[in-house]
Amino acid sequence: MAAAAVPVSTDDLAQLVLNTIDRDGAIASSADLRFQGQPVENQALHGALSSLERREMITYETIEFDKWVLTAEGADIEANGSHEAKVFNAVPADGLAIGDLAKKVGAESAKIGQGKAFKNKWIGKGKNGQLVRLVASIRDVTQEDLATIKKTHAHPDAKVLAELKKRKLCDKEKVTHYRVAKGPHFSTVIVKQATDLTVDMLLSGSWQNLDFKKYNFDALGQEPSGGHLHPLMKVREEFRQIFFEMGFEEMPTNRYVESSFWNFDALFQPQQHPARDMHDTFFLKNPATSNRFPKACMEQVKQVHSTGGFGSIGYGYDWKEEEAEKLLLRTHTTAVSSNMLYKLAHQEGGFTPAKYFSIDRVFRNETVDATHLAEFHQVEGVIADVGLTLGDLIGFINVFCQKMGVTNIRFKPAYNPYTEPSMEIFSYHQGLGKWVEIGNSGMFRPEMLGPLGLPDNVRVIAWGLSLERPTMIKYGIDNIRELLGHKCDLEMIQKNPICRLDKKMGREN
Ligand code: FB9
Repeated sequence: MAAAAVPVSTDDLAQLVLNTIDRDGAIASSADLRFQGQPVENQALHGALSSLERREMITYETIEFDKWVLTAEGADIEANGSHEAKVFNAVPADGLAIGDLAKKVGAESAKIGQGKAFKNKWIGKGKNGQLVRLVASIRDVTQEDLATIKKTHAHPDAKVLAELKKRKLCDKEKVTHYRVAKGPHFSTVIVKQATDLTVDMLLSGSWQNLDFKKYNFDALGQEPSGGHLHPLMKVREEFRQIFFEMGFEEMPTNRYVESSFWNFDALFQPQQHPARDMHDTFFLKNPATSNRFPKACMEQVKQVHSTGGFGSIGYGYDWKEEEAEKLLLRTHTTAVSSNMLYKLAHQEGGFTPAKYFSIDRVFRNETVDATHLAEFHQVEGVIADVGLTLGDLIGFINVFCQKMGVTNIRFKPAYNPYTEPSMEIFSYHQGLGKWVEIGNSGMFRPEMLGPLGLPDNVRVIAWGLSLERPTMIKYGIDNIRELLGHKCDLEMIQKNPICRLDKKMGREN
């Protein structure tokens, strides 16, 4: 094994090359180069040669060839003979009990050598089963072949090389060395090249007799260290593009704190609904309440909850304003939808058809597990227009799912306090080989739309899903803690691929 090359600076290597050429006229093989008696490392040498060549001080060509070298076992056999030769030499003329062989030549040689010596018909079994010689003398061809390879790093017979490689006695190494000659601007003096044209050079005029380093336009620029989008933000952008393509307008979702009124009451969610207690919802301590919601609308909400209206009998309980005033972290972006629908009904000129979407954080005081954190990003689509039907909702969800690469979907009746009918959306996921719940949807109830002031003939359809689930599936992430939170590995953020919802992605499940 060649002595290890000592690390040498590119400049020292360049100077060594120039001095050697100056002394010898050229360098037939860089393998003979020595720096302080040590061979030089090829990678570093290549760097020095290419910078000298760029300055036309030298020319060089790369010579590559295979070099056969002995393995440790091969070197041992080359030195001490092959296993089979050792076995032969251990068998005296009058034979040897098989059991005594390992003691004489060692277990490894006995195991490997016996078979080979038999195959070479050097030894055989005597009448009482002992090992006997079949020939008077042998030629340890294996040792000879290995000696040839050691001396010449080659062997005239490729079959021998293949055979010995198979016996792990020798191996092929790719050797690269360089043949170097003088270039048009050869000199042993390496003039430090100027890299940048500076004001002083211009003012002093010194630039005229400076040797400027040529721009290496093939040099790879430095990887710009810039920001990296979190996969969630990439998937969010994909969803935003789908909604914009379908003519939707984005709702303002930059306020996480909501009043119970818009988050629950305006959605006809009764005040004793389990979702409205501390176990499911994060209520604020300070400020704990706000009553900045429109009184007329509130009166209508109070009435529809307590005694009904808009074709409904209501819930028939004593609706409390103070409950609606409680501030919380919104549990769904549908809270923003109710507020937007109110504004739509009360806008200048009255109601006009609208298509809204929202993608932002919602908070639920849920038990954290591999796919659930106390917050997630809800994706929601809302369409308000005269005479919309359940068929329109199914149609829109089909188009939406196609655009996000989700096909063969089916709907399952479901329940939400604010929609009737409601449907869960499922899709059969080839990769996961199962039906995956994609989200939920429904037609907002008249008990919600009426108090918001929307005309009787206006229907509002909506659907919702998360951002985290599609992101985990597209990026092949099984545990949500790998996607979000302190356990999230920054490498994943820096190296995650672009997102294409409608295309199968590399690591997609
Ligand atoms: O995201 C969900 N699943 C999903 C979505 C996309 C997807 O894409 C793959 C690339 C192909 C894969 C999976 N879900 C909704 C379904 C489940 O994950 C569910 O277990 C968890 N849900 C969250 C709520 O958990 C309590 C996901 C979240 C969700 C559920 C419902 C809504 C929004 C988010 C809604 C709604 C709604 C209904 C009617 C009117 C308006 C809004």
